[in-house]
Amino acid sequence: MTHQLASILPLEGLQSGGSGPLYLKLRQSLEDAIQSGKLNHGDALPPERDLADYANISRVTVRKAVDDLVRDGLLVRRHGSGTFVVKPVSKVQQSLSRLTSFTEDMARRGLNTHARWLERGLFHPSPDEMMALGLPADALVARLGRLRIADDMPLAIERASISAEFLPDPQAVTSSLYTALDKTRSRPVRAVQRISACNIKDPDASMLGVAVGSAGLSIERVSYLASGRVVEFTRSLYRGDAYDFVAELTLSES
Ligand code: 16G
Repeated sequence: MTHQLASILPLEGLQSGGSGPLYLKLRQSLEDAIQSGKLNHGDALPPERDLADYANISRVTVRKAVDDLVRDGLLVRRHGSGTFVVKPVSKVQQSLSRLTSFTEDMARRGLNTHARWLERGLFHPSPDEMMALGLPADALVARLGRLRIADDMPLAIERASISAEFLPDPQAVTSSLYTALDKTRSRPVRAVQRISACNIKDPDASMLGVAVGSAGLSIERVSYLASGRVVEFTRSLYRGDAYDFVAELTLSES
C-alpha cells in the first residue's frame, strides 16, 4: 500500500516548505495526482486511514482535504463503497422535438444502458398522479423508479407513473419502458415536457455521483396516446453537466 501511495502522492510534495495549512498541501497533492492521471477518473481514492498513516498526518486533516475536493466536484463519496475520482462527462445532446426513449437515445450514441431499480410495483395513485393521469383514487398505478446509467455513468433519476390499465405488470419492464408499452400498444405518440433548473441534493447527488448542490435539470413529461389519453407521467432529474437539450426553432408561416 505504501509503495502504491508513494507513486500517487510523493511525500516531498506534502513536506515541501511554505507555511500554508497541511490540509491544503494534501489537497493540492491529490489534485495534482488527478490532473496528471496518477489517479484516474473513476478510481477509488485510497482509504483515508491509509492516507493518514502514509503521510503521517491526522485523519481529521485528510478528511478536510478530501471534503474540499468533494465540494469542488473532483471527488465523490459513494455511501458504503468509498471515495472516487469524478469522471469528466461528454455531454449528451437530446432533441426536444422527437419523442424517444432513454434506451433509444443512448443506443443511437453507441452507449449501453442499464438501470438501478429504486421502485417497481403497483400502488394507489398520489394526488399528483391522479391529476396528471386522470385517475380516480381507487385506481392502480404502476411506478417505475430508476437510476439510469449509460456506459457506467449515472445520468438521470427517473420516476415514471403509468396507469395499471396500460401497464398491469410493472415487473415486465426489464429494460425499456417504451418497448414494454409498445407490446401493449400503448406507446405514447405525443408528449409535453416541462424543464426547470435545480440544484441536486442528497441522496440524489450521491446516486448520480455529483457534488451536493451541482446543477441539475428537473423534467416532467406527460405523454399521450393517439386517442388523447394520458399514458405516462414521468418526473426526472438529469445531471446538468451531462445533458444539452436542443430545440429546433422555425419561423412561423403566418
Ligand atoms: C426518457 C423520458 C421518459 C421515458 C423514458 C423511457 C425524458 C426527459 N424522459 O428518458 O419520460 O419514460 O425515456 O425510456 O426524455 P425507456 O424506454 O428506455 O425506459
